[in-house]
Parts: sequence; C-alpha cells; structure tokens
Amino acid sequence: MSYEHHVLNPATEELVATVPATSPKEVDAAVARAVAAQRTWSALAPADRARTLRRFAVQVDEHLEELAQLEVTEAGHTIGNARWEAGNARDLLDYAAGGVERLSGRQIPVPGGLNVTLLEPLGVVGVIAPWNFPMPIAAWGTAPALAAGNAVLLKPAETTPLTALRLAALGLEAGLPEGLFQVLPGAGDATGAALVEHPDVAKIVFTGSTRVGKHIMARCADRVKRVTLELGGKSPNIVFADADIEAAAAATPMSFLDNSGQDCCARTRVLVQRSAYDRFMELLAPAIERVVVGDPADEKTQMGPLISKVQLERVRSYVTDDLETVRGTAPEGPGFWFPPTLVTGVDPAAPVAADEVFGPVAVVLPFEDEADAIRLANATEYGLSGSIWTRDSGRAIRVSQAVRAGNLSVNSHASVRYWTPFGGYKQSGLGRELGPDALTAFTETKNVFISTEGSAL
Ligand code: TXE
Repeated sequence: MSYEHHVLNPATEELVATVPATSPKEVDAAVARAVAAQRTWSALAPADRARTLRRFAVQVDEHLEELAQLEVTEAGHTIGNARWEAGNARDLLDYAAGGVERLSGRQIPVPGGLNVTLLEPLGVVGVIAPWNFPMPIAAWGTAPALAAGNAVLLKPAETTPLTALRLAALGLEAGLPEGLFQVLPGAGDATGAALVEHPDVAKIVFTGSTRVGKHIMARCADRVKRVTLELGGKSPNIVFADADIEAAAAATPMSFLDNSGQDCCARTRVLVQRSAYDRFMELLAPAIERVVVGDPADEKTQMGPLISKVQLERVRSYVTDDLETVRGTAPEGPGFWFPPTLVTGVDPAAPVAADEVFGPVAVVLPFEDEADAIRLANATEYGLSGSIWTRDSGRAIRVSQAVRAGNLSVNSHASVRYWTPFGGYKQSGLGRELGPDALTAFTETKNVFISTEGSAL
C-alpha cells in the first residue's frame, strides 16, 4: 500500500505539495544504501569529510532565501524566523565540519603498555524530527552525526517534509556520497517505527512529544539501541520584584509567542513576585494586545498561524470560556489562527498551567518569595528551559542552581545556540544536542591496551 502526505500552507490551508510516504520495505532499502555509503564516508580522510560538510554549508547559504520561503509556506513561520532557521542549519554544518579533525580519543597512562581510546562512528543514525522547527532540528541531528562519520536517515514530520527534502538535495550537490544522507517522509507509526525497529540503525535521535519519546525509548531498549530524546517543556519565566520590570515585561510576549508558542522552550509559566504583580501586568497586558499576528511572509508580522487544524483544536481545548484571559487579535481564517493569550487567576495544577499546550498561551502565577518561586518553577514533570529576571546577582546564581532544567537564562530568554549544549532534565529529554560534545554523542568509545611486555597479561 502506498500513502501520500498533503502538505498545506497553514496560513491559507492551500495545498502546497503532495509527498509520497516511504514504505517499511523502502526503509529497508534506504538502510542498506546508508550502510554502504557510511563505509565509504568513514574511510575518507577527516579533512575530506570536513571539506564536503563545509561545501554543504555553502550550498545552504546560497539557497538560504529559498529555504526560508519554503519554511514560511509549509510551516507558517514568520519570514524573519525562517531566515534564522536556515542560517542555524548552515552554521551548524560549519561548526560540525570544524569538529571533524578535532574529534579524537585519549591516551591514558597504564603500566605495562600503551592505552588509547578510539572514538568510532556508530554507523547509521535515524533522526526523527518534528514540525515546529523543521530545518534546525533536522540539522541538529544530521550535521554532527555526519561529521562523526555516520550516515543519516531523516524522517521529517508529516506536515513539514519539504525543507528536509531540499536540504538532502543540497547535500548531494555538495558532494556527500549517494545514500549517506537520505530523507524518508512518512507517518510516524509506519516510516518512523520502521527506522526505530531496524537492526542496522544504531541510534535514534528523536524530537517530539513526551508520549512518543517514551514509546521510542521502550522500543529501543529491546536492542539497547542508542537514543537521544528532546521532548516537551513547560518552562518558567520567573520575575522577581527587584528585576527591571519594564525590561522583563517587554521581553515576555515573544518568550511564549515566538513560533506561535510551538516551541519546546516557550516560557509558558510566567511566575511573578506578588509585590510586583500589578505593575508587571499593567505593562504586559497592552503588549500582548499589540502583537502583530498575520501573514507570515510579511516582514512586520510577529506571529503566524499554528501548524494544523489538529494543533488548533488542541490549543482551543485548553483555553476554555471560564478562564480569565488577556487576548490579542488573530485573523478569522482560512488558516489555523489563535490569538496571543494570557491566562490569569488559575491554579498551578490546572491543565492549562501544567500541560504543554504548544500554542500562543501562557499562564501568569504569583509567588511570595525566592523559595516559593523555586518550588513553583520545579513543580512540573518537565525541565527544559527557564528564565530568571532579577538585579541581584546572588539570587540569579542561587535560583539558577535550584531550578531543575537544562537551559536557563538570566535577564534573557535565549535558549538555543549551536555552540552550547541543549537538552532537558526530567521528562523533557535524555542526552544533549549541540555544543562542544555534539559529535561525541554519535560515537562509541573503544579502549585499546597494547602490551609492551610481550605476551604478558
Ligand atoms: O508530535 P509527535 P505531534 C509536543 C507538543 C505537541 C505534541 C504533539 O506538545 O502538541 O507534542 O505533536 C514521529 N515511531 N511536541 O503529534 O507525534 C512523527 O511522525 C516513530 C513537542 O506532532 O511526537 C514526527 O516526525 N516516530 C516537540 C515526530 O515523531 C513517530 C515538537 C514528532 O511527532 C511515532 C513537536 C512512532 N510511533 C511536538 N509517532 C518538541 N520537543 O519541540 C510519531 N512519530
């Protein structure tokens, strides 16, 4: 049986493309090609691999605007964000290329011989990507895996296969061996599952929902297959009364509205010290109402649509009529639109305050003191990101140490840089991507002892 995916423009609901799905049999053939290509690739001199990846980065750079426009069309991202995303994929390819010749083991002194560690590629890596940042997340798995000498099979999300397919074509033009980096569009529970189950796929890098992440981890356990998981979040934005309240309020809207809130790092729990609450809300409410929502291709737009009808229904189900809200505006439709929304006066355990909504919705919760702020920040199964707004450096350090999350920022909402590690505590994930150890995550360490004493033990 063969399937097709209809790719819709989320801002208009118009059909953009129809993409055939990869059957499990085709996944088998793709893995066989990848195994062969990986042998050739890993046998190349590191300088040659690095040069090819740099050429790949140049290809992405030369097609940056085309890739960004494709992202706007298939994912509804604002053009400014889409350009950043294509640039992030390019920069990561360059960064990973720079690591190829620096990837090395260690010599460890032991008596009676020479002991060295070798870092060997894993083989074939499966990258299963979501739709919220199709290009960057595809690149986060792919670039360091290729740099470390692996082949990559990338399964993009059903709704956003187009930029991934274009990236693979650019990789081929840059000189990657045929079969080394293949994109396999298809459904998660068919094409994705076939990758997860395949005995010749050594590692799965998954970004997506916590529910599917747990399922994949359990399936990988059967073969002790390596796995990196980057899952959901419900990140706190902690605003202390001693902060620059104007700056904190000005930065808050886009900390949860960027990418229409479909961001695992979105600061969707705004925790505000009670003594500053009224002042903060006076500044924040009009800022939410002013956010420009509309055509993502327009340079002035700050927020576009949600990805799909399914996502729109999910977001609607959380924002029930009984909630106290401050709302911005959004187009009526066609397109999957939801207005910027702040929810106030809600219990921290209510679904809208506890679950990852994955839309332009944040709750504002008051707290009394530092201990209360830390307690609330940590009262979640997630632990991906968070922000701390304060002018007290001692407090900034204490709270950074106490909040259990992988990516914190003080007086800022930045979470992602390709040269710093990224990943989650608790149910937000397992392992880290990006940063100086990105390539090592795609290697096995082999320890070799060479005796200098003949046949001695
Ligand atoms: O994710 P899925 P969905 C969260 C967010 C969102 C929710 C649902 O809360 O509302 O998840 O989104 C593939 N074996 N995040 O349903 O299903 C699937 O085809 C192998 C957070 O889109 O997890 C897609 O490529 N693969 C997040 C990818 O997994 C499977 C980003 C993600 O889809 C599979 C996205 C299976 N059995 C959603 N089932 C983040 N961390 O940023 C699905 N897939």
